[in-house]
Amino acid sequence: MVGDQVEGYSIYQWWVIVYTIFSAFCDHQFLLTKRGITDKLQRVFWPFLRTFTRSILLERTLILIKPDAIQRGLMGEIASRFEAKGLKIAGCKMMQLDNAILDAHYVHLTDKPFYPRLQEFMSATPVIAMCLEGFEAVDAVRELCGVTNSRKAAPGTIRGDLGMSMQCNLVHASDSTESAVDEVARFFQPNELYSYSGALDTVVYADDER
Ligand code: IDP
Ligand code: MG
Repeated sequence: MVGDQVEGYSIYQWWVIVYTIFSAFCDHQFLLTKRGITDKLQRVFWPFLRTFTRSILLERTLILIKPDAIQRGLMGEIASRFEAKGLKIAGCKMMQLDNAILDAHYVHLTDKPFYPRLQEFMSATPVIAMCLEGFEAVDAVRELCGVTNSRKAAPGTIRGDLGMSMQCNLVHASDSTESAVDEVARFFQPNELYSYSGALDTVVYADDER
């Protein structure tokens, strides 16, 4: 039989493959019945898997509370919506934006006819820059802000509840995990960002989500 071909493999090769998988499965079952090994799996492997998963899902995202919100006295209202959602504030500061940082931040819009007006609007007063942290925070924060045109934004969102304008839409939020990494680094120095355990972490997330 050795040498018979089944789809490129000989019978002998198929047997080695099946035997290897089967014996690995048996070893696995055997190991799990040994208390010492089980404990080790629980103490070492599970926390490792958990930390690994946590590091993938825990995200930081950039928020700018724009000049229209500052002028309208909505800074507290907007910040409190993020806090109430359960997002953690990893960084927060007031800053005056100039054309250099705006050109980098809005690089996808610099050739648009409305860009000079956007530049003027975004530098009319200082803004509040915030770095928010949470599991899958980038998408959660975008949803909370609503679509770009405030008139079309869903009720319950920040833009939907508080705005009527396309340009003056109160808040900026990073639109992807990649741009969040770039934007947080653009607006914050590493020593301006803080990691701390929140007193409410255990009730904001379930055990298996943290
Ligand atoms: P986003 O803020 O929802 O991500 P973007 O398309 O990235 O939307 O645009 C950045 C900002 O530029 C918007 O938040 C808004 O302030 C402004 N903007 C976008 N499109 C227009 C427009 O057609 N007219 C005026 N301002 C605009
Ligand atoms: Mg955008």
